[in-house]
Amino acid sequence: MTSKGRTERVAEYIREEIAKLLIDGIKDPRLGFVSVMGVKMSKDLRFANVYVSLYGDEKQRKSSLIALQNSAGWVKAMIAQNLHMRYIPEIRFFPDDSLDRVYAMEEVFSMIHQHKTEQPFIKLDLPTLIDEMKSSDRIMLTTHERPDGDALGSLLGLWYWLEVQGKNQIVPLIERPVPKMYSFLPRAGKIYTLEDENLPRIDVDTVIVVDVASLERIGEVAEKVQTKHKVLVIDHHETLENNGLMGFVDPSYAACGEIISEIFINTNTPFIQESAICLYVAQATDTGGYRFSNTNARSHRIASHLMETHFDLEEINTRIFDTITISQFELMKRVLSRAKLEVQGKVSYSYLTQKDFEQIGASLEDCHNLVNTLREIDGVSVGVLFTEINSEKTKISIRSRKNFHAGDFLTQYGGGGHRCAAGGTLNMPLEYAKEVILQAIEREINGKEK
Ligand SMILES: [Mn+2]
Repeated sequence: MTSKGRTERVAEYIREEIAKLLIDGIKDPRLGFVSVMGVKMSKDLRFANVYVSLYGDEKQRKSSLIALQNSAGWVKAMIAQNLHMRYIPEIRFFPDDSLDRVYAMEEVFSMIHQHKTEQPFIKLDLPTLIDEMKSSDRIMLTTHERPDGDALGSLLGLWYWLEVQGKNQIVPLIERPVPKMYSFLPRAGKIYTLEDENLPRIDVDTVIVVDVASLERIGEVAEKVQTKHKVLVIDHHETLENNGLMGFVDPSYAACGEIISEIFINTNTPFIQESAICLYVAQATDTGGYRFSNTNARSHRIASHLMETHFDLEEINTRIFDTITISQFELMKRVLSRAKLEVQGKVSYSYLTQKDFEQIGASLEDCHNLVNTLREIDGVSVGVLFTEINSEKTKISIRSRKNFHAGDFLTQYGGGGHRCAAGGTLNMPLEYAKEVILQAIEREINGKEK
């Protein structure tokens, strides 16, 4: 067999696969009617140039082409999976009438590749997400850095679900070890960290990211994510970036764990105590024990499913709500002794310095929920905790009442989150951060009242 013959065969396989994917695969609403005319491999075999006929008026054709270009990475992953080929060329779509402009287009494509960060997020519905996960075999599961109860509970809960679907090549991986307060979660000790020497060397095909819709926030784990991987995100945060990722994101869910629970329910996968505990902790921590405004009737319906497994509710609640470490207690004393009220008593804030952490022997994870107390004061609608990370960086955590959108407010400073709970890291020294943020909050509150 000549190499030319093989190249042509690969091109033909790719053409057939893409034609199939166009019929029922690509879930991009911008994709109009298109048909694949032919596939040509580039000379160095690094690219498969796919020529498509686009129908409709110019606007429709343009939007179809953009949709195709954006789906190229996913199409490549699907082809790799369906054809079991070890090396799959980069897929590039060209309008059929532009054969002569291919070389000028090369530049355009390299630019598109560089600007992947400006590509829209592709939203999947829940059944499609479930299908996508079912069609994966070797899966890396991860979540955001400094994971909270929802992040870890969702990750572990999904792990149980995937196992019931027959997936046994799963690598749960996070940047740093599980925080002590969540080490009681079933299987928490089996989550790998980047430093782990026995991190399995599985050639994963899919990366699933829970409780965050961006690879920027999974820390150094992002270095493990390759372009050949299919990346699926499951999240409930409102801030959605144009980052070319795809997945299920719905801010009407109070916790990512609620989405994972719905995946169990929609696929008739029974909860066992272990998965129920993980998902309960996810839900209970993000809803503040079903008290925050994000809690709704569905939250309670989901909780009722989890509670059918009769896990020890009191024990779990004691661990997540009524236990603080000595370090947390020492930090709490300092936070409260420095707390101040501003803006006619509507804003309360406090701070922690690097020195506090050194003296107490505490770590950033011990700051968990310290900010909540600042919002508890009568009349306060915004509680802010500033935490000095180093002489140039300050972490900020905000808890607010309904009338102040903490997530939106922090977006302008590179942070984000929910309406009533948000955070971020500012590239500012502590003193400067306090000044800038408190003034901005005051402006925001006074602006609304005018
Ligand atoms: Mn969450």
